[in-house]
Amino acid sequence: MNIENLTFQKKIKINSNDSLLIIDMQYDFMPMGALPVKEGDQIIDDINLIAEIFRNNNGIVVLTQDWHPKNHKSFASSYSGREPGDELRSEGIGPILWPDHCVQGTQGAKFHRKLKTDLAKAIIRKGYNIDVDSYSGFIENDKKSETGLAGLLKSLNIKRIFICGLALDYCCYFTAMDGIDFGFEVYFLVNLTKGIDLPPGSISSSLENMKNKGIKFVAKESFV
Ligand code: VGL
Ligand code: ZN
Repeated sequence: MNIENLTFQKKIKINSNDSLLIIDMQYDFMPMGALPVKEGDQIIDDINLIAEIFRNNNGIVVLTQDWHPKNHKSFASSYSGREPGDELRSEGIGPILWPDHCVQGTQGAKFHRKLKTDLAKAIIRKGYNIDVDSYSGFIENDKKSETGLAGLLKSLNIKRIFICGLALDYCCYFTAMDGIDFGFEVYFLVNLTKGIDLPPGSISSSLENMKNKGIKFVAKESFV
């Protein structure tokens, strides 16, 4: 499944039941960062433009922030003889190990300075439990503890969520899939996200799984 094969929703008008979730736009996911996502910095200006549309139409903008303690179990450095990219599947971790990234309080964990964070109503931090990763903005990878995002959105009467940011095949993907399970109508802003594609093919399978789950795709031009 390629981005070119997707069909996009048209004429989306934002209202107060809509939320824009901007996922993990932090220095460590930018091209010079610890866990670089190719062209990750090229989507910032467009994300800011869409965030302005949400705010001008009473939509709710929420940021997520990957926020790991040092020695997090998703880091290859937490195991002897393991390298970033090595496979590890255990409860709440994997499918691969990562370089150290987004360590709490470090420069790499900060939002890119060009991101207009002032447009956001809330910031949800995730991944701070040392033993469990949290790709999804909603719930940790062991599917046990919620981040509070679903409760926040429900209390604000949000019906539709729109997802953009980094990385397409990890945190954006899992947030979108869980969004359906939490009862939201989910829209994926495909050209406002960039993927890691590790293991190779994960971008394609993420797009396929999202389509099959009923997630809708939108382009930045879809908004009226
Ligand atoms: C992410 C891998 C590890 C992401 C976060 O933001 O997509 N990916 N931590
Ligand atoms: Zn992480």
